[in-house]
Amino acid sequence: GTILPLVINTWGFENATVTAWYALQAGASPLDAVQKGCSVCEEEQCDGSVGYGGHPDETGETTLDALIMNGDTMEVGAVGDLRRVKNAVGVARAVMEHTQHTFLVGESASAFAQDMGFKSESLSTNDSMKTFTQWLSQKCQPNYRKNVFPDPSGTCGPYKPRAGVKPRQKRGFLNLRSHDTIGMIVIGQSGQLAAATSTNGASYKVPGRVGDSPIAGAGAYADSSVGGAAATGDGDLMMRFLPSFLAVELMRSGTEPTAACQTAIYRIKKHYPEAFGAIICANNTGGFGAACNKISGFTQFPFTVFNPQSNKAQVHKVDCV
Ligand code: SD4
Repeated sequence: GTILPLVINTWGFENATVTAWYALQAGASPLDAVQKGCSVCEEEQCDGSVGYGGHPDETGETTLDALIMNGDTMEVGAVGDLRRVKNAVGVARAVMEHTQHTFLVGESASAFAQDMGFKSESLSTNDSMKTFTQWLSQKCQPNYRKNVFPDPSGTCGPYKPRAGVKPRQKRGFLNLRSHDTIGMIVIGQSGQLAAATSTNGASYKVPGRVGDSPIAGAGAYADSSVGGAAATGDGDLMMRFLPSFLAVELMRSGTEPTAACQTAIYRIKKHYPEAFGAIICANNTGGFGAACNKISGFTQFPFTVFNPQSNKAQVHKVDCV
């Protein structure tokens, strides 16, 4: 049977779920509801992984990635490496509504946001600066650059790639397990779908780095004739597999949401068994599921669901494969 409407999102971000649900109840479209839900996480700085003041890059700046997709029209708006604007999913929505483009990045995305009336303000906080200073004060800070180590002077850093240096082992290994992107799927009473994501990406990333979250088919995907999916995890690896697109295509050919999610994870796992990744899936009749890659220290993935059956925001936990 059909159990709609449905709000489902990554992690235990219940306030986001509840906000999207009550927006729907008040008559908002799934698109407006999904935007409202993700905006709550940007304001609440969910797990420090969404919105301002989290996960500074190599230079100490927090930058944002976000996506919104209308599964009825297949319209998409996205921003990557957005600077000095807190409401990244709002800017993504503005890209969708006010341009014929899909994806704006960097300083130019910020200039567009300002044209659209979004406030320009620092995304740094005392917390993010403290995190950054602590990282800087470590000797040989783990970072995302290859081929810069070992430093013959023994000082490590600053983080410049060295032309001509043959690939050798990375000095430090960064893992993203503390990064909890919000990805949300909202399905209205008659099966209209919308999906969105918002994140501040990866700590100590190289400036200019854009993750999977704002890429349609990677961070999220929605097609009202089938269903939707949204991913979280190590975006540098995940984006190579378009897991959200894959899961939706599997559901299109009749696969149940849980199995579709698992196949998307297995595809990544085959090449990167140690990759941190998880995905949520829902079909347009309200069936839903999730999957994650089992790695040491991460064996269960929480996600939150609100539908007429639960009648509240309910946190589920799925065992990783
Ligand atoms: C990224 N996918 O920028 C995001 C991070 C994340 O759970 O989702 N972590 O790579």
